[in-house]
Amino acid sequence: MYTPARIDRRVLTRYDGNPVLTAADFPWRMRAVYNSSAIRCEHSGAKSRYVMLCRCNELNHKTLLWGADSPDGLKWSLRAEPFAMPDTPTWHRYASTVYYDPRITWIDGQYVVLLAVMNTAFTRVAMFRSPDLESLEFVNYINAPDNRNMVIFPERSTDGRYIRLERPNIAAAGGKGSIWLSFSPDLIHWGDSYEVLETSEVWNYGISGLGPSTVPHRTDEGWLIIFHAIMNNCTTREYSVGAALLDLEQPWKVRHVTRYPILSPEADYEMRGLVDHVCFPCSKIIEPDGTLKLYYGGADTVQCVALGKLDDVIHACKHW
Ligand code: BMA
Repeated sequence: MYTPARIDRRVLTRYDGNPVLTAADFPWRMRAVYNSSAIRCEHSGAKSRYVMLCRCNELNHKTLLWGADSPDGLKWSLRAEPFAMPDTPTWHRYASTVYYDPRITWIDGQYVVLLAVMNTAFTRVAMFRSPDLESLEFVNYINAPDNRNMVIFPERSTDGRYIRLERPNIAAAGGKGSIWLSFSPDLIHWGDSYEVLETSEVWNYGISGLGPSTVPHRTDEGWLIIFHAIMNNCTTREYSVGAALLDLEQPWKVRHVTRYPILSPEADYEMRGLVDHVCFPCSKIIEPDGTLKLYYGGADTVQCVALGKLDDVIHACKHW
């Protein structure tokens, strides 16, 4: 029997300085900045405490990846120029002019950055490495089309393999689908894949598609994952945010998942924009005091932050 959860409070609160970045903040004219990823710097001698890799759309909707720096993860200063993108035969074998939704993992003493790369209708994911997020070195694509929303865990599995979450697109599901997990010995070659979370398991708010959003975070209760959840209706596709706890030893097994979104489009800057009704996270930062900062795009137009407590998100996974 279905029992409503009688939710009477918010797990995440919109930062009162939202949106933290808009197109008007750039030195050149831009159309939008959204779905960016922020990370607290882990390398020694870091120039800034937090770095954000911003997805921005030029006026013609070609995309750029632009760095921003921050002392607190909330107030951002854009760098003077966007990142230089690769000019190698391997990159040009697939990339055109649209690359988007970066995710950053600190692992093995380096930042590994994944970027979805669109060519006609299909998406591959490009992997970059960087010691400091001042520049990015393109390594290769790490999948055949069509797969996206990849995030690499910040630790290897007990048998020494890298782990990623991903969302292969399934044509029969309208080009959307479930969250999957794969393993790799070297970050390049991936396999031993498992389906983790199906759309039907996320009640109505994720019935039309799911995608992993942020780098998993180890907790005593399991790996905390945050995902975007899509619900199609007559006029829009609503993108909300859910959370789940995966088993620490067998991370393809879901221990708990929120039956209700922890964030849904409600603010004007999420309800109206280039794509209405979208909250699309690509990263979170968990501070030593348990504060969780979720970085998400509002309506495919502006960059936003929501704030909460790690313990409250875990509570929502277990009890909502
Ligand atoms: C997804 C991605 C995101 C975007 C979302 C809503 O498929 O392309 O970058 O925010 O759609 O338009």
